[in-house]
Amino acid sequence: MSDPKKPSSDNAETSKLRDLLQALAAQQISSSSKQEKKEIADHKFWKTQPVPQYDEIVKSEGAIDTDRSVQEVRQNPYPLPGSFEWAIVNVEDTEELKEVYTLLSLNYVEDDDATFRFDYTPEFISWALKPPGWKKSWHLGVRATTNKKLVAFISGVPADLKIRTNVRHLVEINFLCIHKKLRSKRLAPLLIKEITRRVNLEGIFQATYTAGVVLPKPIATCRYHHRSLNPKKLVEIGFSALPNGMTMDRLVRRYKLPTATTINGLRPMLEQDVQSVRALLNRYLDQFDYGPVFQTDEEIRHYFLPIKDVVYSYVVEDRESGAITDFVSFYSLPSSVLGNPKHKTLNAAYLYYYATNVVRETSNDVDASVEQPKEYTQRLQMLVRNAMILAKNAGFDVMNALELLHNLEFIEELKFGPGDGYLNYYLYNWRCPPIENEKMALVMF
Ligand code: MYA
Repeated sequence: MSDPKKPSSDNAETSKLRDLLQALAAQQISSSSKQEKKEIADHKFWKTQPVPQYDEIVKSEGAIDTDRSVQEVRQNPYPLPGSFEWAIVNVEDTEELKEVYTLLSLNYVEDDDATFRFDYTPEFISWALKPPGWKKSWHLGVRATTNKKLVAFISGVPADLKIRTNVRHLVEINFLCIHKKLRSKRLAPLLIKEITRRVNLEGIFQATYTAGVVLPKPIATCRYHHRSLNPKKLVEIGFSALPNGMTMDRLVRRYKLPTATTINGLRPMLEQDVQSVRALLNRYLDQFDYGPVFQTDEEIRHYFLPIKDVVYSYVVEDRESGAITDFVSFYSLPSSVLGNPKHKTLNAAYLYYYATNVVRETSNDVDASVEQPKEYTQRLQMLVRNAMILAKNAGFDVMNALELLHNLEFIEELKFGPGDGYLNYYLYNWRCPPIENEKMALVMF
């Protein structure tokens, strides 16, 4: 781990380029209709937090508030309004897990038109909240004092994140949710402050999180892309529109996939693959500036050994040498379809991590006049195409992928279409110049 206080060295040219990229990124965000941004003065809470402000050109990397120490962390929870109390939610208890599920299934993230709402299953929530090193005190709920109903939630899980040249042990914050009836009462800042206190008590002072909303200040903004697997249903639920002049039959033909996979040696990941997958994935992800580092086999086991309806992982085994040459995974995140008489659920597969031992050619390695796709591009296209076949066979209606990792190598070719959702990536108490999408490799749920 490198010294977080030491700014990273940079030459003049890269830093000029960085300033330009930051200015461009700021422009892109503010010009996007879906990405509405408040003025900083209006961020009554966020302007008090150790995060870069919108107009700050971030040039160096490191902690923003360097004075924090465990000894100085406030010992008592922040006070809540009289009728509410803090509660650790025991997600190992089926009933309490179901309470989180119910809160999220009725009140969590919706699209802009309130047509779809994420419907994380209890099995998924349990998986996402209990990776190696998880802490009960970071599964934080708010209950109504009178009837003990769970009305709000926020969670943190530990992770090791490579941020350019630093690897930070930090938390990933997720599942912030407040019951619809308690919105706009400034409860969210309290939840954030209380989880921060609980994380600080464990000696951790940085966090990463993602959100659809624009807050000070994203380090990256990634667009969602969608690949229809069941186009008829997607049209019926209003997820996609039938393009002008296109018949349903033609649309179905356009997205048709074979039922059999096409890569020799492709099979579901097994326990025996854990070590090889860890080595392959860490080596592959190291080419990015912002992504996880899997420090133990235990983490790989947790995040990738297949769990039906939760996470699906596949390896390519070289039949001769037995070596694992490639890896691809996706997770299952259904959405409730709101107010549709025919369909209740949209079954979405989200492309998760992948890796290959084929090396990406730099532009110097290839003859620009040769129009053939490069070996690396072909490999990714083949891997993800096979993931799509497997997802389709498993009953998924759509595969979603963010514009990060090297997803642009296959997004068009495999007929993913750009969506109108964007995901912003943030760091808490860590200054970091913006990162280009193709250098981003963190996939959060
Ligand atoms: S992202 C998913 C967020 N959840 C949803 O979108 C579900 C549906 N919505 C809700 O449940 C509520 O609308 C929420 C806000 C709870 C989102 N991240 O209480 P309020 C700021 C951060 O009156 P409400 C995820 O889970 C807002 O700008 N801040 O508002 C990652 C304003 O502050 P300011 C947000 O609508 C979460 C203040 O809250 C978000 O009733 C990462 C208003 O509070 C948001 N998504 O509730 C959290 N939305 O005045 C940060 C609004 O300054 C973690 N706000 O603009 C930071 C790291 C902590 C750990 C650090 C450890 C070292």
